[in-house]
Amino acid sequence: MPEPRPFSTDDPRLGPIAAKVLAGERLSFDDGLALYGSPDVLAVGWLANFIREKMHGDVTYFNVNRHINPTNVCVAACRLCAFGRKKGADGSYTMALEQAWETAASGYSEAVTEFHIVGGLHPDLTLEYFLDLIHGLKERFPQVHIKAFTMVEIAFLARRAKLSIPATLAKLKDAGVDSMPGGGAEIFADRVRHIICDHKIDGDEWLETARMVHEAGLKSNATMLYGHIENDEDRVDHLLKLRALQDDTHGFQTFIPLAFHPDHTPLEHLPKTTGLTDIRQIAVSRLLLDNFPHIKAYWQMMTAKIAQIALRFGADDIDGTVIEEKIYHDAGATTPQGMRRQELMRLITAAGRVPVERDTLYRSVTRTEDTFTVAV
Ligand code: V47
Repeated sequence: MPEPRPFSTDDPRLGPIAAKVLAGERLSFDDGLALYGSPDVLAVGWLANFIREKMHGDVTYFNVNRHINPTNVCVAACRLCAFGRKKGADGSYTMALEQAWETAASGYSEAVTEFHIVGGLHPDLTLEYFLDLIHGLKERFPQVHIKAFTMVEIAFLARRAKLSIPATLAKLKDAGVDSMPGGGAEIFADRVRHIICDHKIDGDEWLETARMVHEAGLKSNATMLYGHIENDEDRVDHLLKLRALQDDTHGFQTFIPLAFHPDHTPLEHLPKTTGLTDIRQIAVSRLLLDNFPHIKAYWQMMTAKIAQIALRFGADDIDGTVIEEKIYHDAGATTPQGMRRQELMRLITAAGRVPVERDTLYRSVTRTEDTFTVAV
């Protein structure tokens, strides 16, 4: 392997941070603030790329997945959201079980390895509905990994069913849930959370639910919603809380920073994030979350073009085919609804990286015609 190019910057605050990164030392809260505040984004990116290549070389992961959103009916009225609707309101929908199973089967012919299932907090759907949904999916698609329900949905389902969270997780696991996605984390700081998503569990509850998920032997992801009314302190606080939990559980696989999309939300007046903000967020995440194996540049949210650049700023995963995306498109995203496997591979290769198809647990997938095998 060629020697890495030497690090250089004209930002004096980055020198000591670079020394720590090169020595494999953990970065502090103040280091996080300096990374957000530095005018030298390329130097921040260089450091993140150094870590990314140390961990993964050129390998860049993607998967063949399908999103399913069984309902957009939601008792919460989060200001960040354009997806949720009140029961009976125009545009609200709830899938009958048969409809959800048909949705799972529709779309591209490429055999999917993952169903990504999230939805609104429905006032009437019982835990039984979701157990039947998952059970039916496993019966029909036994080879597909089911990544379902955010910490917010799990806490809501448990409360409605009058069960503890561990008891709810045991039932979901029994029905066929294999892991959990990272949504609903937003920003942990109370001051911000009260404004953007007052009706959700608070940050500590999100983290405690994630801890219980990991203790139940399930892996999960984690997210952070940025680019609204939070400040740099809130972002660093969020990342370091995730890092502390990961030290305890090692249950997180991937961190996905999510740029706020304001269209059709009550926060529509806020400006959209810029490409540079998105790229810096990927880099700072890679540098602060030293115990997270993967950082994902979610192409649906960032656009394929920015996601491709992110692969040189710390990201080692670009997410998957998706097929049908609702949450970001309701909030004004202009990216395509889905992308074919070949196109994902082309984007990764054009960024000078090596595409590796993975399953949800990051085992490599080998394909022959319409079937696949997973390396164990
Ligand atoms: O929880 C909602 C966010 C999340 C908006 O785990 C918004 O692999 C921006 O969590 N603008 C859902 N963001 C998406 C999500 C996710 C996506 C891809 C992969 C994985 C994974 C997880 O989207 C929500 C919320 O944080 N969100 N509305 C909006 N207007």
